[in-house]
Amino acid sequence: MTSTPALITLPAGASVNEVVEIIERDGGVVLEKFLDAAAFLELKTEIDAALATSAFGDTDDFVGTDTLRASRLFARCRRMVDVVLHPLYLGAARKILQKPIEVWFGEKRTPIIPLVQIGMTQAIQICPGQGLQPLHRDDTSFLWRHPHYGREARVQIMVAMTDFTAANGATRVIPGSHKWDDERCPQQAESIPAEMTAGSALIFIGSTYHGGGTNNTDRPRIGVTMAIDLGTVRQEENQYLSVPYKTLKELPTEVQKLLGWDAGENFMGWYESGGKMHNPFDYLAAENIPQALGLVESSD
Ligand SMILES: O=C(O)CCC(=O)C(=O)O
Ligand SMILES: [Fe+2]
Repeated sequence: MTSTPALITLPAGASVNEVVEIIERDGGVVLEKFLDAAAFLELKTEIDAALATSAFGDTDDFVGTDTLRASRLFARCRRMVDVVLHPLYLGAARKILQKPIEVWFGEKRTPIIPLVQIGMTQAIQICPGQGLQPLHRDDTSFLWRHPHYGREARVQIMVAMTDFTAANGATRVIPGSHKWDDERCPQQAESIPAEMTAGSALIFIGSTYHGGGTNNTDRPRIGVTMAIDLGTVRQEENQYLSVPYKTLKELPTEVQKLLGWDAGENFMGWYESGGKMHNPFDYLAAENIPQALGLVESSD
């Protein structure tokens, strides 16, 4: 059996460059004390309320019959803003995903920096008795192939809302597996648990093999996961349907744009109105967004 390298844990004071360097080398990294105590406690209350409305999965292959999942988290949890705008998470995601490319517009060589966007959100409560989730790559949603010209599509986070231990189902990761091609089959024996204390976070890229662990304890393991993706792929969780306009308007501008209300230099996400292509962000200030967008008939 080949030996699996360990996952590195960095202190809260680490720099974006350190985080990126380790993620690009190992496929993931644990950040200690990712959330401060106040943010953690408020997020925990919001997440517990969301999970209280969830039902166990129907199948044991991926979603888990002893696992609760709650999504639409930007509609339900104000403290998700602290997660997505965390300088080490968003900073690392931007650095990994927003690598410029150059294209020709006629004879003009033009650099383009892709947008990034929130791709999915989910609280995951692995209850006692839940067995292993199959190891997988989260960029499977996009049918991403490996290697992919060195371009990653997703930077995922798993924030521990309880301690994550080998015994209670800590996410299992295969460090280094982001460099594997698509022929190599991941083995559980190669995976290691991302053990961390509540409030810490595992950040990993979409090409890293991982999966939920077995919960052999008598208490649930709770994590909050979300993805920051390249703006050129479809959002896995439809954020336009998930976040009501009223809530959207109250979010910081950067989060609104990350939820998909933006259009990039490569024309992804525009909206036609009055015979011109517009950035959808221009419509967010409207009193009645569906009406401004022409999604409902105006009353006059
Ligand atoms: O719950 C976990 O630890 C991992 C879950 C996961 O990777 C997934 O559902 O895609
Ligand atoms: Fe996953």
